[in-house]
Amino acid sequence: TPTIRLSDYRAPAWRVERVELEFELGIDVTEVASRLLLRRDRAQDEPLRLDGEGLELLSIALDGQPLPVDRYRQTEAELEVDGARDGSVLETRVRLRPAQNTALEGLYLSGSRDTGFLLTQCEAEGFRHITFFHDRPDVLAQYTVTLRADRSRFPVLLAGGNPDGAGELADGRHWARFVDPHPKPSYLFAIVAGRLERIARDYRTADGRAVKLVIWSEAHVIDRCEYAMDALERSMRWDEQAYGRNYDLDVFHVVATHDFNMGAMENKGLNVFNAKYLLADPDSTTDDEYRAVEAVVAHEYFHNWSGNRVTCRDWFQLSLKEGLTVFREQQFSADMNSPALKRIEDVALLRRAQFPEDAGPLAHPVRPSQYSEINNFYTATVYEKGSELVRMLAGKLGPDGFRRGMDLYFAHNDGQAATIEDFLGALGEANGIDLSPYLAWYAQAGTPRLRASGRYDATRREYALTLTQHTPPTPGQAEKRALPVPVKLALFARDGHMLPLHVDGHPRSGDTELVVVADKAEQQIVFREVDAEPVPSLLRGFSAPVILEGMDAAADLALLLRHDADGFNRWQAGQQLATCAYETLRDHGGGGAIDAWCGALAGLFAEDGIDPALLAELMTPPGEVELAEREREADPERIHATRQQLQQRLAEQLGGEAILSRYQALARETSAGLDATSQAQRRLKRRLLELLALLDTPTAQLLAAQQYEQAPGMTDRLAALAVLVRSDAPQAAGALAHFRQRYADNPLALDKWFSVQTQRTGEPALAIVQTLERDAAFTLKNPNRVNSLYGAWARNNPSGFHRTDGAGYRLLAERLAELDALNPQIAARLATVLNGWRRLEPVRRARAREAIAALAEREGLSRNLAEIVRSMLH
Ligand code: B3K
Ligand code: ZN
Repeated sequence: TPTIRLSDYRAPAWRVERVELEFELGIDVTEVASRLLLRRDRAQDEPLRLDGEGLELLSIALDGQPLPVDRYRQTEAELEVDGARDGSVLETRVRLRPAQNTALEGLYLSGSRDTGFLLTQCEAEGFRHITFFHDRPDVLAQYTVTLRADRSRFPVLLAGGNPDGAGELADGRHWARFVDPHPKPSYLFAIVAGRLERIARDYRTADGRAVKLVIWSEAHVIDRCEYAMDALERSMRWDEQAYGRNYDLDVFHVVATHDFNMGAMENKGLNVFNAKYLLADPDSTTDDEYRAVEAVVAHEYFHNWSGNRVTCRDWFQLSLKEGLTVFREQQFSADMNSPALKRIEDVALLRRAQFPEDAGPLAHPVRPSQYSEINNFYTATVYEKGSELVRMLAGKLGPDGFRRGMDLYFAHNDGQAATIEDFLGALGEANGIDLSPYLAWYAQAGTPRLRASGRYDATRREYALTLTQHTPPTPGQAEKRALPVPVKLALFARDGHMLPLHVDGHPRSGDTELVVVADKAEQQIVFREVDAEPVPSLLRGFSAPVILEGMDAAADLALLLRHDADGFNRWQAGQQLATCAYETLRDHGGGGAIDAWCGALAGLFAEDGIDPALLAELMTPPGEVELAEREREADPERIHATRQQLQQRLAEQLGGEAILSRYQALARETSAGLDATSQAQRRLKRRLLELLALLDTPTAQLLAAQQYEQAPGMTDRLAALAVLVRSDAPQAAGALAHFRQRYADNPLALDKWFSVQTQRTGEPALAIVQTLERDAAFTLKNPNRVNSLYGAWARNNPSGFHRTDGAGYRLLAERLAELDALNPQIAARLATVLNGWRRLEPVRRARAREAIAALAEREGLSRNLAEIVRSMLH
């Protein structure tokens, strides 16, 4: 399969200026007639070649004349046409088979033949499965789309853009037309057709446009769309206020589907959502999921400017829209909720998902330089690390400077396909700063390691901080250079207050917090007028996506954990301390770091006034995946056991009585509401129940069973069920049976029923997974179901998945092959759970390798899966 390279980019030789599409919709057969107005670049002499895959060509005409067979050639992926000129009109008619499309890319059926609906997914390269086109993001065209279908089977007909008429046809058929005034790339095209219910709201933009907001879903869940509608309105207002961005069509449609390859899709004027990120009600949605709905609704809406109005020149620039939009969503969510908790969650995600990616065989830069299948590059690196890069730039410019830069970026690139250089250029130009040194962050893979060490000189009253940086090699990139790493820092006195910082020549000298940019392999900062040895607090707010090493004296970290006023920094110190405690326990069975961690937390636990949600996070050590990252020969079972022991030590320190009485107080006080206080209380309640289960299992199980029965909503219900399952409680089977019955008709809740059971740790997990895959409700055809079983098991339960006998790897590899035949995108994404195989201990490593190698040798793997498994072996 060909490798696509950034360095090979060439502007298109042909463009499409206008496109008119007419769909004759049917579940089994749909016909698509297309009329393209073509433009040619006079400087290039290339024949007209259009992308098109799996299309049954019914007719073709150029400039009104049907084309004889010797004037065009159709291959597997292309259509080449002779005789086209600048201004030519190409007309084609093709046949599609939506009900047979299990890859969920292009036009497909969601749900059953009788009640389901048709929809499209085009990003990245799905449009070529619908019609012949220049299916690349730098070809922006104006779309007119007409849909025709049987009215009773397809009462609702939607496409992106503004409505432009609708009416009746003979034989119970009807039609609807949509015109999108904004030129767009083909990946933003979308249609939806079927039986759907709606909720609608009127919205007026800050610049005065009346917009109809409409959310569509299956009729019986339409009540569960209200929360998403609220979130949409909040997002629209926020983008007006924070970035001055107004919505630009008369309608904004959002559609929920249960059959979707990812979270959601920002199609112009017609967002499509995985129901998981749209439907919400207290009975079936957890607090975390509510926040995820809000975040994804915002993310897709924000794409209207960062992605749609300004799109990407080519797919290598993907982070231009994704990293930026993740960053905008993170800002929004921080404004809507607790900024500290949002930052904690995002950094935890980065460490759990992106750092391992960056340290393994699939490591790639935020702007990759090559790919074989672009869908494999919708990664934590492009999204999450990409957002961290934008955050560094925003931090460098400050809020006003960043806003100026963004205004200029939108103004310069509106209606165009842009590059990362255009972005950094506009941000820099608006502020008179050269940001090009930051381009290196986009090109270099791997997480930089920043090592810090300090030396206090009492006679000179100076504290010297030395920072060295080093990035380990990644596949294809042996040599690494030093990157500009903004290190936000503070110095604390032993009594816990922040010191004014005096640094020669620093513009903000005298403040208690400074940003120092470390851009050399080694450098030193000297703080003057320091009266006693200080405690440094580094990388505050997680000011750069690096791994901080050194500076881990337990007493210092404990001091920061107790005294830092900033919730995020406090958490960060706590995570570092917990890691030291974990390693002390692992290597020596006990030691000072453990006491320091437990002691500091016991102090906080006894205090009033700390946010319960923050407290819950502080009392959670880094996860097993993160801990495994620090080892060369990871044994997931041992990691799990040691981490459990560490938490047990914490529970002992807090004391069973104290945990119990705090739990009971929370159980009495907590309302069922979605307000921040109640959410925070539920979070702490859950953590306390988990800790109690490590100390006094029968009591915790009794409480969990009670909590399960009395739970006013899903957050408490699922938390209780998880404790019952993970502790193998006698009450677990009854609760699971009850849950199963109660949510038999709710696929999203049923997904939780599958995933919670995969969380039994150790040996029993495999047999549970094997039982679940034989369950009548299990199917490889639904991505959410697949992820709720195999994804939850392999990703979130390392001790249950990574068995010494390799049976976990073999089962997964077997299913990946089956899944690949149905849905290559989902198979490839699931395969990445094996990404870290090289850092397992030797026995598991050998077993994992065998399973991956056997998979790689199978005939007929998709380009998606082949690229992932082959890169993992290299
Ligand atoms: N842009 C889409 C992701 C498309 C993934 C294609 N494999 C969702 C988002 O990031 O908003
Ligand atoms: Zn996105």
